[in-house]
Amino acid sequence: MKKVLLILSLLLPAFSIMAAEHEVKMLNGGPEGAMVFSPAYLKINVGDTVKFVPTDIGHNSESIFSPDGGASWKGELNKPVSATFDKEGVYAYQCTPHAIMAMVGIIQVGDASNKDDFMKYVDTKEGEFAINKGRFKTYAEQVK
Ligand SMILES: [Cu+2]
Repeated sequence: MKKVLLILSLLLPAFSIMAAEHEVKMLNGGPEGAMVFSPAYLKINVGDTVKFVPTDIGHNSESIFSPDGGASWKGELNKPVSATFDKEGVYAYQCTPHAIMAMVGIIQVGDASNKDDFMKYVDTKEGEFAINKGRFKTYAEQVK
């Protein structure tokens, strides 16, 4: 019994450190221009949660690219939405009303094991933006 308690006391702090919650703000503007997520590129660990916060009004977060079996989500306008990432790889999301303005973001969970597929997706998606062309690609350069 004493041994079990000792093991538990060693494990519990490790779990609380490992599963972190991160925050991504939805903003009308930032250093990269109008309509942005901040941070637009975020690297987290497997098991972490990301909360998308409607800091400015008129935005949401909707997943648009996930690794096979990875999380997907669709938040409502002006509402916070959270997603937990149990599968490693690169994920992308957009703000539905501002998708055409390249209001997009990237979450890298652990290793970028699906990087090749992701980069192809970025190229395709870049063709859909009316303004802020190249923004998604610039974000994607941070995926290592
Ligand atoms: Cu938006």
